[in-house]
Amino acid sequence: MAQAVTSTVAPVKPLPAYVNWKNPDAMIVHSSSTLETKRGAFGSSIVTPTNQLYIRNNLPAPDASIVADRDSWEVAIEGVKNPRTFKVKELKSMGLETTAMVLQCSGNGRGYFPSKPSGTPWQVGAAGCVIWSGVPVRALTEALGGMADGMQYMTGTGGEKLPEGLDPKSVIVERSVPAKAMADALLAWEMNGEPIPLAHGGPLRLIVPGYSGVNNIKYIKRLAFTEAQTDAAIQAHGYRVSPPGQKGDPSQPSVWEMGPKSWINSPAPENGSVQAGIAQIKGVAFGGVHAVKSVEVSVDGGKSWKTARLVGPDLGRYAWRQFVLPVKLEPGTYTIACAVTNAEGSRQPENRMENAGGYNNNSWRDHALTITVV
Ligand SMILES: Nc1nc2c(c(=O)[nH]1)N[C@H]1C(S)=C(S)[C@@H](COP(=O)(O)O)O[C@H]1N2
Ligand SMILES: [Mo]
Repeated sequence: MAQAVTSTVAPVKPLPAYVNWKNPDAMIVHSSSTLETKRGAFGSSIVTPTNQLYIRNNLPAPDASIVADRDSWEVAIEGVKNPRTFKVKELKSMGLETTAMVLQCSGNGRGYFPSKPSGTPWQVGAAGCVIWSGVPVRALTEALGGMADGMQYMTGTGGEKLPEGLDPKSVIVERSVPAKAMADALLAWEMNGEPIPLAHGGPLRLIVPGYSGVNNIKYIKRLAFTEAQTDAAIQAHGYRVSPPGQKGDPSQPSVWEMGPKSWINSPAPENGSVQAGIAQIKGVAFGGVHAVKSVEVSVDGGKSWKTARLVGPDLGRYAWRQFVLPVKLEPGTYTIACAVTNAEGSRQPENRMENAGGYNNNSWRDHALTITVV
């Protein structure tokens, strides 16, 4: 006999119009500017399909007219011996590189902080492994006579139209990273084999491999080598790793290089209960700015560990690796964890580093999954 069921599940938000081409079944829509990939939706083929990659916008995306004629988008290169402005079409003749890298919001995993920091409570899905093609920043800089003397940072500015009536510095998306990060940085026009969609930063995006999401400036209109970090609020006060209860300020570390991190995507409780027998425990692992050396998996909450097998091609030190460990599971409850060790020998930590903004969570304990095997 049918019974009335009162649902306590929040209604699913529809995809915002500017990303209505995303796969709705793969996404958690937090807000119109924050969408993450569901844990169970990560596949096993390394690259995250564009239609299920997360979205994070600090400002509304620019008008679609900026991708109507991609080749005519302009970017100013400053802080070099011979500064000048290029159209994307010109950049395409200046060099070419393809890099696979983990794009991850610095707040990914914030949802596991018991202190509930303000900001989107991302779980694992504010991350993906993406292939970018573009001109190496190094090649471009050399063509312009090299960096000007005394420059310490590489500063990128987003091409959004700023809301009127506000101090531009309080809203502009402008970020500085140490100048050495230019060694592997790209000005990219292509993502996963297609022109970069507007929502992901087309026509041109700064890619800083190994650095967290916010440093990868979408619709970049200016790339400058600078003596100091920008004083934009998003750099000076935002995205700082500050002690709980303390506001961010320039004396605290910025979210730059990512740490080693891994998580299991399957078997996940959201995929239903797990049948007894052999389970293929699988997930993703990346080393931060270094390659993945090994991944260990535990089914007893970290008491004992076994080395997993890395799956598929190695797309370089900034990409993630898929891993798998077949495990025989009898009926019962298991806490499944994984921990990556990178080529420098740093192992993913057991615990998160508490901080006010909920940044840089790479705790293996926070990312463990408890499953019931029947
Ligand atoms: N111009 C611009 N670049 C930006 C942002 C933005 O709001 N504007 N958001 C940053 C943040 S916080 C993240 S996590 C990533 C998100 O990239 P995605 O939306 O392509 O996944 O872009 C970064 N680059
Ligand atoms: Mo982010």
